[in-house]
Amino acid sequence: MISRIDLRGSLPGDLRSVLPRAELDVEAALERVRPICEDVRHRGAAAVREYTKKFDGVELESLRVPAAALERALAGLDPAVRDALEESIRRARLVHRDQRRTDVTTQVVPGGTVTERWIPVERVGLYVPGGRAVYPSSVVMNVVPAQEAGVGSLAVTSPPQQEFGGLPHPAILAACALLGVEEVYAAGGAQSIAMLAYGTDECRPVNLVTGPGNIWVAAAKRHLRGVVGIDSEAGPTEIAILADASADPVHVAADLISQAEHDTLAAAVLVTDSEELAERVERELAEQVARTKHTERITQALAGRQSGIVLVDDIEAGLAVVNAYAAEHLEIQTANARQVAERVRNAGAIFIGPHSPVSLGDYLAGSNHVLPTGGCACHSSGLSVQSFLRGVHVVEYDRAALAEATARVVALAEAEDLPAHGAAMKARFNWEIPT
Ligand code: HSO
Ligand code: ZN
Repeated sequence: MISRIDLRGSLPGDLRSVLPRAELDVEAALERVRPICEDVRHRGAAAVREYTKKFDGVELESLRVPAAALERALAGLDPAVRDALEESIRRARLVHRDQRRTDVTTQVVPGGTVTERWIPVERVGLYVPGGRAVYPSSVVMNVVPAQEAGVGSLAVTSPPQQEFGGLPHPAILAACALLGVEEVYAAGGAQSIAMLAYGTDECRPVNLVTGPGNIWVAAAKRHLRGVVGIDSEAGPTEIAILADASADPVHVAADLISQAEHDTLAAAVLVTDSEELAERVERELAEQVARTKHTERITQALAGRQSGIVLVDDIEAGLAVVNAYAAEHLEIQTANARQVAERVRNAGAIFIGPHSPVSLGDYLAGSNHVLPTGGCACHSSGLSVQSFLRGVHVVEYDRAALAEATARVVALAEAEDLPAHGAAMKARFNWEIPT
């Protein structure tokens, strides 16, 4: 069910071209999303309500979820799920609190300083998908770093569900209530991203939108980038596992399946120097997939061209492959896994050894599960406190330090044919260059 890519012998120069990867055509969706965003821009909440009726089949007078509905959802939450979410929040807070930045002042010259001041984004909008992917854990992963960064105002939006009386899924509402998020909207798709970006008479515009979504949400984010900040366009989930003969094929197969469970386009890639492990994992996949709940979805994901078992000569070559692939999640299941992991350059998150499966990271490790996909891990990081902060340089020079800098500023300004720049310096010193 899963294909093999044999890279033994020698590795091709352009490794990326032979490695499996899914492609999402966001550009095609843009054409349909653009007029929706423009309509919301001009007609506000009325337009959002109309699209909600059209796409979600729900007619709403107000898109704002009442406080009582949030409380009700929390009261109705299964106690075991509540306990797990609370622990997930506690662990995530520990990790993200440590990501907070302190302002740093650098004395550049006597009397001249530059301070980097970290200021939280004022208002953030968080999109939470509905439909098949109802992930209260993703609410935690988005809200916790925003709160720990000190974001003052946070709005959550999630598609209304007919079966829940036109409200977002109760598990989403309960997670919001647990996290102390009070401003929640029943809106989904492109129209909800436009609502957050442009604002309506119900919802003040935000400065930054985060959170995963389907292709319409990704297209809306692409269209509205610039009007608002956006985190990233989350693509289908990916897991890569670098494993040698010491790995347990049962665990390897279970972990591949765990992420294939998300989506028919999810990617599961095993990179190994052990043909025996490859064979045993193939057998395990067949057995475990037959036993699991979402057999069809997982079978499609594993059989898709985005998934595969890559055979390499040794772990050295395996490292080259996983670095080229830049997976969202990378597990290292080899001897000396920690040392091998130190040599990984490109991955959204790294999971070391037999006791750190991606599932742990998805829910309870304390790490963030909003991670770069599609190879973006070679230039981007997952969501963190940093995603919600801006570093602002604060410059303060005294007269003597400015005098000492003037000749050089004037020289550079003249070299760029911008003499007024130099003049602004000289104006402080009787229009002369102080000596
Ligand atoms: N693996 C997903 C996150 C998730 N898993 C949510 C379960 N629920 C993307 O990192
Ligand atoms: Zn997952």
